[in-house]
Amino acid sequence: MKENDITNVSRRTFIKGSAALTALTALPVSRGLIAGEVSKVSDNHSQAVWKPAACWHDCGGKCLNKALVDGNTVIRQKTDDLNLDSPNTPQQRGCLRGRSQRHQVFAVDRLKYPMRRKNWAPGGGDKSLRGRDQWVRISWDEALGLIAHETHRITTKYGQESLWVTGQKEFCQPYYNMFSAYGGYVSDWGTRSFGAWSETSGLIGVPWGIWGINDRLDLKNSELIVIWGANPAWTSPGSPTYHYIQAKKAGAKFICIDPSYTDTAAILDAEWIPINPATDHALVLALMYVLLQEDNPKTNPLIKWDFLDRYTIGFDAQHMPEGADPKDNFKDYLLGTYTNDPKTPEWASEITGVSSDVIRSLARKIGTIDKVALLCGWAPARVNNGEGWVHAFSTLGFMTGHVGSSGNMTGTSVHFFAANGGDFLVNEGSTGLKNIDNPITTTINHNELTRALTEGKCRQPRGGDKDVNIQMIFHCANNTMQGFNNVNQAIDAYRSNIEFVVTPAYNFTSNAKYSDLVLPVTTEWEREGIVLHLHNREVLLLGVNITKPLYEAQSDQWIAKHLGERLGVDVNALFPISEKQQFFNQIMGSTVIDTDGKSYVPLVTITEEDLVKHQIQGKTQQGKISLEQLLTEGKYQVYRHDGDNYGFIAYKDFIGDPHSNPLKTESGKFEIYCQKLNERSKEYGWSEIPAIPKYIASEHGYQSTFSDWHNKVKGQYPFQIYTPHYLRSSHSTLDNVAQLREAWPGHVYINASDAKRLGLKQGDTALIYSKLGKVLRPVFCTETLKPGVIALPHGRWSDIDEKTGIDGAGTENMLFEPATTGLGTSGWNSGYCNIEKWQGKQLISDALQPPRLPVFAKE
Ligand SMILES: Nc1nc2c(c(=O)[nH]1)N[C@H]1C(S)=C(S)[C@@H](COP(=O)(O)OP(=O)(O)OC[C@H]3O[C@@H](n4cnc5c(=O)[nH]c(N)nc54)[C@H](O)[C@@H]3O)O[C@H]1N2
Ligand SMILES: Nc1nc2c(c(=O)[nH]1)N[C@H]1C(S)=C(S)[C@@H](COP(=O)(O)OP(=O)(O)OC[C@H]3O[C@@H](n4cnc5c(=O)[nH]c(N)nc54)[C@H](O)[C@@H]3O)O[C@H]1N2
Ligand code: SF4
Ligand SMILES: [Mo]
Repeated sequence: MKENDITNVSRRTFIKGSAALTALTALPVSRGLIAGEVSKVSDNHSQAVWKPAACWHDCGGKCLNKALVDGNTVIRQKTDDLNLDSPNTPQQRGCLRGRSQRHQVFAVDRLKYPMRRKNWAPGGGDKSLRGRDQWVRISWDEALGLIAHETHRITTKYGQESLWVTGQKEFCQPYYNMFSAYGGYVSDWGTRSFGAWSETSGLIGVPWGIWGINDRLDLKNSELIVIWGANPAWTSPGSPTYHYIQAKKAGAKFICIDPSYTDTAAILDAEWIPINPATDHALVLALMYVLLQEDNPKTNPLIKWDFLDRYTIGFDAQHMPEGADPKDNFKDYLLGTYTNDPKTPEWASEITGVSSDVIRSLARKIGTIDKVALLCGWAPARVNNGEGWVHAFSTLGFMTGHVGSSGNMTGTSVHFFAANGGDFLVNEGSTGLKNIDNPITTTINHNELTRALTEGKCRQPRGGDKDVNIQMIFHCANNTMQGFNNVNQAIDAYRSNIEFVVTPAYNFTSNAKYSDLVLPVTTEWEREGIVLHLHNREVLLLGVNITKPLYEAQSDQWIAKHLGERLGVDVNALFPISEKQQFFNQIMGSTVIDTDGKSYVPLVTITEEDLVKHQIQGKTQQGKISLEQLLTEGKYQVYRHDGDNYGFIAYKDFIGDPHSNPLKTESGKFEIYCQKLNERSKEYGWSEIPAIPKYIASEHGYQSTFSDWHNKVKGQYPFQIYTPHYLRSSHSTLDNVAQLREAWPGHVYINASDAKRLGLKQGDTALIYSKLGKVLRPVFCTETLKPGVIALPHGRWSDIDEKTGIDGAGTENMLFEPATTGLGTSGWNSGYCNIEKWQGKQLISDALQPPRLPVFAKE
């Protein structure tokens, strides 16, 4: 789109034409494109050039995006066609969201200039109008002056701990550094992505970040691949599903354990084991019970006793750590030796909804097949009381020895490293900026955000409850107002308690909407360039500047610097080099694995001419690729083939010699009995986690849908609800893009039998409600979701009717009741609700909704 057209386009014209294409390209695994094909398409823009254009979201993948740029106009986009597509060197294909990126950058709803809420005044003004007030355009000078003044006034009056800077992203770093230098800020923390894997894993011996899986070429050696609560076809676009297809071609069989029959299961022709959300812990305990029951080392060896003996502690009474009661061992817990409560398939069947026959058959397959990959997503661990699941799932791997050898692996396979574990073969360099430590350690757990604002209390890691008095919130690159909180509770808190809320944003996100002062920021396309973080291990990607900043938008670093200046911070010490130099520092410092598979060498060749041409500081160096090539192509990819030096087998050194290469646990081994896990939970003080993975029903989970569990009488909220990540958005990012809305209408998924019983037909508007909120969504009736379960995808922009309190956008966090259990785990997939046909006005398609724009007060 031409810059000047930006404000003159109606929503309808905006989406016309590209929607059909988007729908067709929704599935990420069609691999028909050959190298160079897209570049050959002729066009009228003879001056136009293809440039690598960042796709920088926390979206589950990292792909090469290109924009055809003529001046400041982007004519179209394409994805990776640099090399021929092959399993050894797959193209880094973008998904529909990446290819719609230009509709976010050049959107009608881009924020154009700084603005202040009309009825805000120092102290908060009329706080009750947050989220429904009008706006007043102000200058950058006024905006920065106001923020500096209020930061100073509020922190002087209430103390430095009255400032909360939200978010955990690298995009927030400039603000973190600036506010740290100013005296610090209260931060927040949580387990938003990994759920209970966040902390449980390290304590039991599964290293954070690799989580136990081998590299993609080794997957072809697995005979059975169990994908447990993961759907890479939706959540890890790019190549992971393609890697699984290679394993399938090599002969692997697939099983998917999931409340829904996913696109991943369909593509891989997997056996589907439908399960109630947040009950996986029970299933895995029963699998291990069957293995114990049926194992006979001579005639039917199902358990790898030698593995347990050599590499683990706590499995049986003979392998307990010193000081622990031998009766507390895991084997006797499973068998119910001292409790008379064995974890039988029949016991698990009642909880999980998986029949005992299926449980037995699955256990036998996992126990008898030689090479098995047990791969899970994070979703089954993003549940209240999820720690036991992580511990038990890992124990299944230890017990069957599917760990640490070719074709055998047990761990998480999700996000950018799905289906491809191992150290990075290519790494970006540092920007050259130093990070400043935050002098304030007070931090709010995500489950306690609204508690902190309303009760003024939040529990500190290992420190008990602490009083806090938050009076100023500075939102960074996140959408806390709908992504972390229960939305209604958060709005109530914002409308009663806080003096000043600031958000830098591209568009009028929920964080911006409920703020007092909003600053327009540039997208990555308007900045100097970015070397992309969180790419897959074989690929380095970058994006260059695509257009000059739109309207009055400024970068986060510019904002932090100019705000810092007004706060008296030494900003030249914080940001001593330009953003351009930072980008080139990242490139010049990038390294790639050498052919020996051990050492790293510079990636990019830098010549004197390069330094002069780009007017940057640096040293000349010899690398694998020229600077110009990387800047124009945007990608460096390591060529892989079977038997190369870049393979990865998780825990190889430990398995080879556990004494010389102990794990980082108390015992140096995998801990099936983990004293530290128990101690850590007591330090947090939310709920106690046993040292062995004993079953604890998930709070707000399946059992909560019954008013009388024993007689199986359903309660007021009879459905379980969980929140899959889907292809319309990356969390709430890109959810405003009409093309994506048209391709993915934003349904709530319900089983066809439940829908029929409730009189709901395909596309009907349904009311979904819990104790805490109500939302509307069009229904999608399907046989591919377990009865009794509702799947409400994560990330739509909340749109609450001020009169009824109902959210027509169907934001999932309207419904979730924060519960803090164990190690502060986020319970996004343990929820319960009800659903019924909506008798009011039917929803119109999200794609036809007008864009959300701030309403300006008349002069
Ligand atoms: N398209 C898209 N992709 C994304 C993201 C996005 O917003 N959109 N976000 C990215 C980020 S930051 C993250 S953290 C990852 C999250 O990645 P995941 O945690 O893997 O993603 P989910 O979609 O929540 O869940 C994956 C699968 O688990 C199933 N599931 C849900 N609850 C349970 C359960 O209790 N038990 C079992 N067995 N299965 C369950 C769901 O049906 C779904 O098929 O996704 C990344 N990828
Ligand atoms: N119920 C439920 N809740 C969930 C989940 C779930 O599965 N269910 N998933 C959880 C997970 S896994 C995650 S990771 C979180 C994600 O939650 P968030 O981190 O809040 O993710 P987004 O909603 O994408 O919000 C990112 C915001 O940052 C903005 N942004 C992006 N880049 C920049 C930048 O450079 N500068 C500035 N200033 N802004 C920028 C985007 O426009 C967007 O508004 O949500 C969690 N919440
Ligand atoms: S997976 Fe992520 S990086 Fe890749 S195109 Fe989609 S949104 Fe962009
Ligand atoms: Mo995440």
